[in-house]
Amino acid sequence: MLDAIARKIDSGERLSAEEGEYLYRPEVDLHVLGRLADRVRRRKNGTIAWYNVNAHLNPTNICAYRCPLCAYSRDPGEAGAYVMSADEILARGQEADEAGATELHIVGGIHPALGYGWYLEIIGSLHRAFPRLHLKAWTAAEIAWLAESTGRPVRAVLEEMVAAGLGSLPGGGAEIFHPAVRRQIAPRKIDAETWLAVHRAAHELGLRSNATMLFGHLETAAHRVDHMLRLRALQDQTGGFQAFIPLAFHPDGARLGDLRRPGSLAILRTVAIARLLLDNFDHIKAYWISLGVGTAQVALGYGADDLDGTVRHESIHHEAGSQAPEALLIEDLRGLIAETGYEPVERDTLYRPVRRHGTRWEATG
Ligand code: V47
Ligand code: SF4
Repeated sequence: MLDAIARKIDSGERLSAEEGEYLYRPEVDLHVLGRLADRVRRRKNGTIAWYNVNAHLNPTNICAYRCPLCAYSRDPGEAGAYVMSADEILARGQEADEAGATELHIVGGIHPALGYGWYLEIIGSLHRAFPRLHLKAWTAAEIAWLAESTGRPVRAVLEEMVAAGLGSLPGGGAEIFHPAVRRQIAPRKIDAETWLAVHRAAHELGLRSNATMLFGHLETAAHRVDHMLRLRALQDQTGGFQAFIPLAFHPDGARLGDLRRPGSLAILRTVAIARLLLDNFDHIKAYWISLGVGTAQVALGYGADDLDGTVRHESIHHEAGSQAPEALLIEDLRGLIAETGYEPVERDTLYRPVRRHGTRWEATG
């Protein structure tokens, strides 16, 4: 079957769910799979591997959902619960802007009491103060919550956010779409259909977005393939997704039982299969905070073309036991990429190449 799959890949034919599941079988040689994925990766991105200069902002960890997969969230009043003040939020924006970041990635908990105005003002205040920073903000879960709690359509919430300065949507909250898994790892979170509807609405407004998949917990290969194919189907209709981002589950502090985090080989297999199944996605991102720096670097030869960013102030994976450093320097990212033989190219959030002189930058193309 692998030979037939290789022929399909070479002629640009789409793989089926059955073929995707077959590629997860242990007898399929990971490195052969990796070489196939690398061929597709080179077709789409040539010899370039992308990175960006960004920072994270998690304005509150108080969350009404308390998903069993999550080690980051807290109940109101619980030890460690926080809500950032408007000044702290602006200070984070200023720090990112002064460091030459092109993007601020903003996600947090579903706060039961703060309300729509608070979420909208975070975008508005940051955009007014730092208009060059691209605000990649709010997962579909947050957008759907804001729509539901205010009785507004999702589209109206997105339009108001865009008017305030929203630049694109990150890919979080997708987890595993299949309800048999979703009800165990994130029972209160929006279902697959709602997640996809929010991204569809965003794409219809001309916003770009990403898509994640959290793997390495209770799901099977069939669930992963089902997840990717649901994304592929929406991408066929809208073309609005930029990158697919496989996220390796970190069990420390999460309430999902005694699970082990996926090892490097399992991670590389998922990266490669994603590259082969998601023929209509331009980019596969190896998010080093989640995959580990070493595995993310190797993933560039197994189908991934993007390492994500310098990532300052990330909390979600670090709270769940990620041993990855707090941030990487531009030289670290460039060095990691150069060692693989690919050419490091800085991008902005929309994958335009960036010309940089220290902290001054401009997007080209
Ligand atoms: O949706 C939560 C995941 C996601 C854990 O769009 C966990 O460019 C592992 O979506 N172990 C948020 N993962 C992060 C995210 C993201 C990251 C980088 C880039 C982009 C992008 C998006 O983190 C959540 C959830 O799936 N997560 N808890 C955990 N214990
Ligand atoms: Fe809340 Fe997101 Fe954590 Fe779920 S994963 S508890 S929605 S912060």
